[in-house]
Amino acid sequence: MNKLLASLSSLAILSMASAAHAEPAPIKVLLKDHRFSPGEILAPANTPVVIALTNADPTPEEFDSPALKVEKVVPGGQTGLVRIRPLAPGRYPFSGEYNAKTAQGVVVVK
Ligand SMILES: [Cu+2]
Repeated sequence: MNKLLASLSSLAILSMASAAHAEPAPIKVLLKDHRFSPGEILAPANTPVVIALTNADPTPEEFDSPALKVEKVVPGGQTGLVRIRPLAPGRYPFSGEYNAKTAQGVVVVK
């Protein structure tokens, strides 16, 4: 194998590896007694993020955030994936729309 071929094939391996990692590992968040834990979620800037929200309450909840431009209903006792687009650094509040008095959180992007 010549030098060019060798570098081309390592490039191919690299791009396959990054494709395999296109879906980021989910950040686990628990909803219990209509409160999110952690209530503050750290996320890297300019990177798609997936939150795996486990709703440990018996009632459905909607993860809702105009700032994050997402809405996702998770039935009681189930886990739902909330996909978040790449974001600039900042604080992005979210709430559980059905129990907004207690179900409050923020995604902190750094
Ligand atoms: Cu909503």
